[in-house]
Amino acid sequence: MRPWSAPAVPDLPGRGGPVQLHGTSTGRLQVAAPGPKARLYVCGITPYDATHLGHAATYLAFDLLQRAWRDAGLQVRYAQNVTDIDDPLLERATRDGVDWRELAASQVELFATDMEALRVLPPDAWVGAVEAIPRIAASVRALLNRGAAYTVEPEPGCEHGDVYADLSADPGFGAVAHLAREQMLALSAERGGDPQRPGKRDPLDPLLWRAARDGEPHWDGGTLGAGRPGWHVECTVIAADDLGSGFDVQGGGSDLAFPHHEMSASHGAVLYGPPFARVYAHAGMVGLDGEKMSKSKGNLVLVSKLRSAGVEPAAIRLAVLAHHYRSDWSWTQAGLDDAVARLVRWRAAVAVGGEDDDAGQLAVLADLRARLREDLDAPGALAVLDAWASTVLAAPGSTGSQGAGGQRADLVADAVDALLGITL
Ligand code: 5CA
Ligand code: ZN
Repeated sequence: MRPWSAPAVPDLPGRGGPVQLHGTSTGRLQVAAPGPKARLYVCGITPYDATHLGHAATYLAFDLLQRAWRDAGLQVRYAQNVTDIDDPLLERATRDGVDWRELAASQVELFATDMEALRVLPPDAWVGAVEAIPRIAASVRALLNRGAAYTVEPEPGCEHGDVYADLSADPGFGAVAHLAREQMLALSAERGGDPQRPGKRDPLDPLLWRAARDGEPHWDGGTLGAGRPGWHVECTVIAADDLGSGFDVQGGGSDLAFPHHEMSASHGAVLYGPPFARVYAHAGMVGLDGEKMSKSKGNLVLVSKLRSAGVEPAAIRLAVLAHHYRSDWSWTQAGLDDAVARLVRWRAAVAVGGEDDDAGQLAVLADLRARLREDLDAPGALAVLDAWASTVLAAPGSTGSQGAGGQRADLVADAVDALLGITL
């Protein structure tokens, strides 16, 4: 797929330091990429009900990572999928009486427009599940050949059975989320798994290939028969094909740690050897009125709706960045109002806050870098800028609309643009 256009990223003087991220699998800060290359995979959308603020927050979190990496001089390669064939997409298309392909295409388009408006750096490879099907089918066949997968009895009327991964083939299984088996079983049932399915060797074994059913879209799987891919193996294959196994960071929302990232990592470990990714990083869940914002609950605030109501994308971005990416939080109008006010204040300070010697601005840049490289502390970065803006605006004469002798603080503006993606 063709990704959205990249925003310009200003060059900054000097370099940021290595970025550390909290790793879900290790429970501690890890160097996100030792360099000189940094390879990132972030799980993309399932294209319906895009783009809600939860999606936006997750992609903004990893956008901060990419910006901090670039600022540290790393060469970033970023891949993202689009789950453009899966049960939830088909269910929604059926519910709404639309063709699933049209639903997916329109939502992918809307998502790209929203990401571009939010100045999110696009992935280098943006790959749909459908376009990757031949490669996914080949990997499923490879898992079968290694004895790491098995076929269950075909359903009545089906020529082929569904294919499942045999988790017992992976001695490292469970190392991403470190959950107890009971928790795994509960989350598997809740998040797209089928622990009750008869014929499986282990209730947790995840689907790799679903044999064609009447009325369902299907593709040629060679010896697998006609069918469509399971969800986890989709991301294993798309990530490994573009980045190579053992890439730096596998990202997504915390709802993906289990089963999705656990299973993708397991397939990757069996196919290519562990580890699938060096660091697993997860963004917190964004809610509305105390509940997780999700397509299935329908409690959504959409980026496109806010935009068409006249909200500046920079304000949406700033409202999200006021929360640490790992925390769970709720979207509120008050949070958006704060972001709008903050933008006004920062812009006023930038208009007058430049000095003849740049020491003050360089100090702001150093502080921003220090905050962001430590687990992407955006709220800390915002506090640095708030303090700077307060000092600038409290200086004698600074309230005049002409800038009262100050000059535009171009370096701070560039730093906010390059590191936070916000133009002042
Ligand atoms: N296509 C799969 C990943 S391969 C998927 O989870 N799609 S999604 O459309 O449901 O979610 C897209 C991304 O947004 C995922 O990284 C998911 O973890 C994240 N996400 C979904 N809901 C929220 C939320 N309420 N808060 C934060 N992130 C969320
Ligand atoms: Zn994924």
